[in-house]
Amino acid sequence: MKKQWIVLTLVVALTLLYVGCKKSQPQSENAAPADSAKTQSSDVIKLTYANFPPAPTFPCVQMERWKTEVEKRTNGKVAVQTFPGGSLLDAKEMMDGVISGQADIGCLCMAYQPGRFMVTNAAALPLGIPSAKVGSQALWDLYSKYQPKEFAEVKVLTMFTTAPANIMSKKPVRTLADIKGMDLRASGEAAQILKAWGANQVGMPMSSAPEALQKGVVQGLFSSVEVMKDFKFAELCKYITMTETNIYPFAVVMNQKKWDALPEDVKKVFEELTVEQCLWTGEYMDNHVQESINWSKAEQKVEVIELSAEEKATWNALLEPNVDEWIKQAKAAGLPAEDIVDDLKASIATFSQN
Ligand code: DTR
Repeated sequence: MKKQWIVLTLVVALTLLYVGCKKSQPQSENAAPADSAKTQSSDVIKLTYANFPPAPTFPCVQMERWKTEVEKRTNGKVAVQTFPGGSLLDAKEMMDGVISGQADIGCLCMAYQPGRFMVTNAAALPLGIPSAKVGSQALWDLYSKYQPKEFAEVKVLTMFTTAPANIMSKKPVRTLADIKGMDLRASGEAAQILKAWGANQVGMPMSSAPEALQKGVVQGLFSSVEVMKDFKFAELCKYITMTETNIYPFAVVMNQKKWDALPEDVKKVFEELTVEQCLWTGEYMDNHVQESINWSKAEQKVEVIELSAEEKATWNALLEPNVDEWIKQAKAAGLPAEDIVDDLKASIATFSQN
């Protein structure tokens, strides 16, 4: 009888011990074979990635490409959930939203907060950047060299630019007289350029442009022309005036704490992608601009207006004070303004040769 009690007590004690151990284990270490799929999914590092424009536009196309590459190169260790169209953070909330952790990663257009991103917005000056690929590389070099303090609270995952901006309008713009007083949408340095040409610039993020065009608040916009196809602006704007003036700089930033918490092998994958993503996006943008122009001409009967060399020289001359004005403001903000502009010019010359 005594022996039976001892055996029973032992069985009960062992059962309790087993149940207790199982409960106290963290979920990810719950390694019962039947649970293995669940185990793996709870090990996955999940990251949210916010973007402001709609899914078919280039900032979101590059976001999806980055997600695919990260998930592939980390063998599924990282899963990225993307939020296009301002569904997690809007254009102007992007930087602060990532700093505060509302999103782990965010894509922002620096022209929407010109005073905040003074150094990198120098890339938006009319310095003759000929393509998104050249612009993206010059921007990355600028960021790497000056490490602006406005990015001190985040990890920068990549930067890139648009292709040069052109005028897309409902009425033809062939001379400076045509643009005078015309309500055109732009942001940041591009808005200053429109002002110099005598247009009435209306500032707003790209995500607000479709409604403004529809409602007639603006008669056109000044931006890279892939938007003629991606936003179907060609249905309303039947003219493109090729000025090829300046680019818009973008950054992809990550919450610093989230970055710090990543394992080293994942950090390595993200670092590898920094310059690669910058180049990929530049190339994608340049090709897509060409596709958009072809589509606009063929499908939407858009006229592409080329300015004569003489006319172009007059337009360009009006922009010379813009660089001086930026230098003045940047100096007042304590920045080595002339060095920044000289460095940019040198990078543009170097990358334009490749
Ligand atoms: N050109 C800037 C940025 C820009 C160019 N294409 C897109 C597409 C989607 C969002 C932003 C942009 C602008 O005009 O806002």
